[in-house]
Amino acid sequence: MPIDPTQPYDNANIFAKILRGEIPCNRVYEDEWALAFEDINPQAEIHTLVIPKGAYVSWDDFSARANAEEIAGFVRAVGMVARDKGLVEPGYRLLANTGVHGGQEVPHLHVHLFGGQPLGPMIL
Ligand code: IU
Repeated sequence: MPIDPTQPYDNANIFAKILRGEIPCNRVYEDEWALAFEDINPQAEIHTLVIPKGAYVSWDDFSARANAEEIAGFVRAVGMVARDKGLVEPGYRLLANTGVHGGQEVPHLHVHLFGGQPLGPMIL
């Protein structure tokens, strides 16, 4: 079920539990601002999720409320993960499903990083 984008942040969501270490994940990167781990249901050869450490429901919430340091830290972390995975050449795709029409399922902002294969044209 897509999330209700107007709901307040839910501390019991699965990614909040992963951030608190209550649920394991296949971690690939972590710093002060972000955590990256492998998606449990990969849709490409490489499918990694990057999430901010702060409590943000969605891209909309993050872009509206996060301070400049948090935004810079998170954006840098996403780029770092892609570089660490050797994806800069031949390239990769980032996706942040947002709200109901975006099909967002987990109510903690996550950026999908896809790569490791030709991804083809963007499809809905
Ligand atoms: P979405 O953008 O909210 O639709 O994507 C949620 C993603 O989180 C989806 O690709 C799931 O496979 C992934 N995921 C996960 O990696 N670990 C989990 O415990 C759960 C979902 I629940």
